[in-house]
Amino acid sequence: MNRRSKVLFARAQKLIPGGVNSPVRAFRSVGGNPRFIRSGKGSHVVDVDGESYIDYLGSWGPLILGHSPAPVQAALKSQISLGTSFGASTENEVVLAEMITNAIPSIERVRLVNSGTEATMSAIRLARAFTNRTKIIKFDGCYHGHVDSLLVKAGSGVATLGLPDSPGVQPAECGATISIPYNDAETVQQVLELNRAEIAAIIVEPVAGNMGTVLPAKGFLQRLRKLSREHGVLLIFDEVITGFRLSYGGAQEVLNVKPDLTCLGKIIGGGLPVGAYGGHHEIMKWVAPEGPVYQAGTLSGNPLAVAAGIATLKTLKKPGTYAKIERMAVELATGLLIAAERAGIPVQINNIGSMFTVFFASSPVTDFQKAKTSDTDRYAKFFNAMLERGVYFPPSQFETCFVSLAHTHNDIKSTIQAAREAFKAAAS
Ligand code: HOZ
Repeated sequence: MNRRSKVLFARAQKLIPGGVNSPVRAFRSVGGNPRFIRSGKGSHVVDVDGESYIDYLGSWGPLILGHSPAPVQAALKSQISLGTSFGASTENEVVLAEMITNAIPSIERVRLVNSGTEATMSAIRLARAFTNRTKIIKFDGCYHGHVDSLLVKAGSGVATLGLPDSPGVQPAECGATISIPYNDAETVQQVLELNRAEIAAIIVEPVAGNMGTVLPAKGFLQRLRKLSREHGVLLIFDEVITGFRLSYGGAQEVLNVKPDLTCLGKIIGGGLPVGAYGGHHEIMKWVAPEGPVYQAGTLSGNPLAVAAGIATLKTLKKPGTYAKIERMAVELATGLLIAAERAGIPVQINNIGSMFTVFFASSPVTDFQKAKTSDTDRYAKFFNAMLERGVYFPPSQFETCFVSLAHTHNDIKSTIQAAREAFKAAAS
């Protein structure tokens, strides 16, 4: 089993740190050999050994239309015939900027970059320049890419590997970052009062996706909005995962809170490397060349990524798209909950829109501390039992499952059937 994946992983480990180009891919917390993927179509991926899986990883979020959707394929083919990079402006960059600013009214101006990490890094730099302050507030278990100043109590791979804050980050960088429990607005208020006129920005995932899916408590984001205004602090929403995922206008539309700056990525590149940050014109005009805050990129606004992004957003804008994906996600989350109950396994399923996480925990998961009470050994057993049955969940308890437009009722039924057996396997 997995013969070719095993051979490739052994080769990769001799050449690439840990055998992977991003730590979360290494299956470190679930054990076993990572599958090397050859292809993806619709809701399925196929590995190099020919095994097919119903995929809920969705490339960690971008593939809301599923794998290799026809409109994206067509857009890419047509762009490839025209050229892949010019290092100069293109018409499609303007089109994508128009689509983003029309979809998300808090973004009046937007700058395209190459990844979510670049987006958050640039937004922090901009916030510091704009406010002439240094300190940043973030939240435990939120992950904003591998930006030095944000690698403090971070989620995603950092949580999965149980790493302390990363060596190599200057103490001055993380010393300027204050991390607070998610959903704890009281502490935010105290920290703002103790650090008057020193905090440049509060950065938050409006729905956390990198400690598993964790929803904002009622009023939490509204309090952040109010407090940040009162203290002259910029509120940054990291919508790299939730942007165009929870609705066409992102989490900020669903939850009705407008940040000063928004970071995007994943979906707006339709599966190609992309990121973006944007916000109010008065802030964005500080970005070079209009203003003094320098930020640049040879491949920024890359024609292929932009073409894939436009094709993805056009498809998402069609009526009924989000309702359809959400119905599937609810059906799946409900089926999984019943299956776990029948197997006698305590789980908490956090679900919003097409995002969900099955936490192997016995009380509601509302922050990173609670997420960490999950039985990660049990998650590992469940994950591997699902994989053996042809279902690909994220290889970590502290990540989010994504339902796509390509998932069918049959996929959902098969997933629930696999989960019935996998929960039993995890119970032993
Ligand atoms: N935000 C993604 C995980 N939650 C990033 C994937 C990666 O680190 O490779």
